Amino acid sequence: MTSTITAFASSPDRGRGLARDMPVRWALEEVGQPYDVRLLSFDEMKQAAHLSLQPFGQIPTYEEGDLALFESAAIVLHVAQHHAGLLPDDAHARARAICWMFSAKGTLEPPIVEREVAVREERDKSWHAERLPVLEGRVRERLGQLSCRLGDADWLDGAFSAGDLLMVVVLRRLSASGMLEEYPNLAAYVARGEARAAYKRAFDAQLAVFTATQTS
Ligand code: GTB
Repeated sequence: MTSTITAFASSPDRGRGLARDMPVRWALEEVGQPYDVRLLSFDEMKQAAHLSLQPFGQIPTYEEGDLALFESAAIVLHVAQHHAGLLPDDAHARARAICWMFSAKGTLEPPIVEREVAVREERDKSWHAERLPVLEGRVRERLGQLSCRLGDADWLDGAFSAGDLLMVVVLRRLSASGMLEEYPNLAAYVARGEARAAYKRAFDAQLAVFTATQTS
């Protein structure tokens, strides 16, 4: 059954794959499932029809028959649990891959997003110059730990999994910061993720939405 996801009609990232429909698109591409996309304006995201699917008025959502889901990581997990290709068959390896999904969203993403918000929205504050190094220190602490664990492996725990998918998506948020390049194995890890055919199809699909707004 073809699922339907929601995405920004006009993404503030100008189609750079940073909005959270990207991991959902990427997961669906990895497992070879077709999907439709319903594009929403900011206004539409706050209206009752969408709030009944996503209580916080955000994208992405996922509809498949009478199932409606929100939260990008939960959607990726659902896709991974129902189609081969994103979680190992072995029960322990599967549980470990899910650990990495939680780690990406719960341990890496919060300091990365906190720094991003400070850069984007707090530049004019008197305390910005003092606060930014603190936030960057927190990011570097997690990057250093992740870099040690990854070592010279291609992926975090054996074959590419939904854990790697979410981790790459989260680390990409640092692209403009230059911080990733301080950890060459993490920069190479992100590049490996971006080089996957499924990633490229997902990226191109979300970029096409932005490109269409520029030509219409
Ligand atoms: N926890 C939810 C999930 O993972 O699904 C969070 C979803 C979320 O943050 N959605 C954002 C949203 O709908 C879009 S992705 N925001 C609108 C609102 O809250 O009103 C976040 C995002 C937005 C823009 C960029 N960017 O421009 O680079 C990157 C990421």
